[in-house]
Amino acid sequence: SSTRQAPPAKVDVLVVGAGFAGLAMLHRLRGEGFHTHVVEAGSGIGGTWFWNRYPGARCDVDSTDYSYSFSDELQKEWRWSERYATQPEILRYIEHVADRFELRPDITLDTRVSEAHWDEAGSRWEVRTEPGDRISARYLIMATGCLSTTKQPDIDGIEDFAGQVVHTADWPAEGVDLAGKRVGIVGTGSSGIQVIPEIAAEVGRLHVFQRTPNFSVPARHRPLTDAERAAIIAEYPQRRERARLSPTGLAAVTPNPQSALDVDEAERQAHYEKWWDSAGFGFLLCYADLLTNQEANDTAAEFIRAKIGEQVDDPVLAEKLMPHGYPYGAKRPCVDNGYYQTFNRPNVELIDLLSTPLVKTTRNGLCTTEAEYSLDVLIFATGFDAMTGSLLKPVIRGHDGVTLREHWRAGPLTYLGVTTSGFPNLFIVAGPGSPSLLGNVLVSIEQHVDWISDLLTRSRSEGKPTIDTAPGAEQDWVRHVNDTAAHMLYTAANSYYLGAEVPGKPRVFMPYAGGLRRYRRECDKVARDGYPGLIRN
Ligand code: NA7
Repeated sequence: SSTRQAPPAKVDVLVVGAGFAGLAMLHRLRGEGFHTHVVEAGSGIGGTWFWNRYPGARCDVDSTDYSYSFSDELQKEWRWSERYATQPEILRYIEHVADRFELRPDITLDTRVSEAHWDEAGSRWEVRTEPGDRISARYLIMATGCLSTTKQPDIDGIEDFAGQVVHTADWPAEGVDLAGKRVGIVGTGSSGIQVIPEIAAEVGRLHVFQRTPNFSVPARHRPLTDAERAAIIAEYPQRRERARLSPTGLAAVTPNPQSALDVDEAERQAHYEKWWDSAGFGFLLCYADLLTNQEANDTAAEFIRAKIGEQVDDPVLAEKLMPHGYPYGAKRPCVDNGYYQTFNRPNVELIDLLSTPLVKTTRNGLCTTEAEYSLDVLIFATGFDAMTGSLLKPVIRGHDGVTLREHWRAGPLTYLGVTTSGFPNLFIVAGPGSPSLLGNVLVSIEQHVDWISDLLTRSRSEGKPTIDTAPGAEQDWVRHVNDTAAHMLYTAANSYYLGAEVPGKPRVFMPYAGGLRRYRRECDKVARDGYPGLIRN
């Protein structure tokens, strides 16, 4: 924009991305005396919560836990209005944090990093941006998000479509006029499942193009009472500690340690009913072995399918909405606010792409093998190039000019999800090989921010500012990440955890599935032992 001020030409740390991760990184490192600057591609701060402005966008984790723990004053003064906050409320919170901690002077908006190369002689990153800035930084920290590079389906003829095309994660700030329109939506993941019930009453007709049916349980949104909020604020320190020491970072849910197979059918049904009525996103934790034992998982999957059947009037339609053939939780589970009931509306139609695949777009709308659907607006809720998309978009060159894309040709290679060998002084927040996508991402983000900051601070005081990763350490970590996923059910579904969301992407299970608690222990041990996997000088 016309008011854009160029970023500084030389800094200690350049952070890419002004979402939850980038802002926390800035606050912490600036406090440690590092000259730190953030560049952000968007025209506002907030990352995910800046871009995903579609109707119905919400967090699936309790707001009281999906928030920063680094400031006791902040967590005491902020009043979350609902159990799961809406996008506008989360964005207001992020804006408040930026103002409260005076972060804005150290952030440059409208600035996308286009390339970065490691200058061997100077031991620095030389970074270029799309507006044309050159920034020299000792450390380059990618806080670019796991789900931030949007993905559009490759449908022939999309440029011929005469109507409006929008992606949920790139929703126009001014909104989209849907009133009375013929609207098509492709994608029934978390975003599709949130937006569909929200717009169904307003649109003229809604055509939902579903490829893989998903498992969704009721979100059970509700306002927080003053008493509830006060109780949470009063016990925040213990609550945060509970989140940090839990496998998922979800402090609001106490996982049931029982196996689903240890109880009889009647008891299991009663237990599922109880959790269905209140657990929201925590439903996956109602038995301990849902992600490790297929037979246990089948009981939950069957329960959810029956619930879909109860919510949808037409049994043939209900059957089409039921997921089959992959375990519950192996794709990111969804929570909803009346999603299945939406299909009882006379103006909503489900198009099952498994039996009638998409063929092309025309001037008028979308064609499947069976029919042409005339549309005014086409919504893509088709997700992201997950975990690696935003890391591989800029050209990043490490030792000997090797690009990150070349180094990760067969899949992402990281040490602790944070560093990658041959790319000294490059750090990733919530990257592949970290547990960030398999729990409350805020807990992962704060852990990464602390771990990276401790490393930089310690390396500075030890006079070893240049930090690379031993190739062996990276190989060991990738093997460990694979091992933790191997005895779980994750690999039994096509998911973005596995790179299945983008044709041609290496099929590798990317997140660390050993849980946040175990991950934190491993990272703490590495720090205690003096960072054996890193080469510092
Ligand atoms: P997701 O969860 O990746 O969902 C994308 C949806 O789009 C999913 O239903 C896909 O079906 C569908 N899709 C993707 N490409 C196509 C094509 N080419 N044709 C038809 N359908 C397609 O993204 P979301 O935005 O919903 O959620 C992302 C995260 O946001 C979520 O995990 C939470 O953390 C919040 P598929 O299953 O691939 O058959």
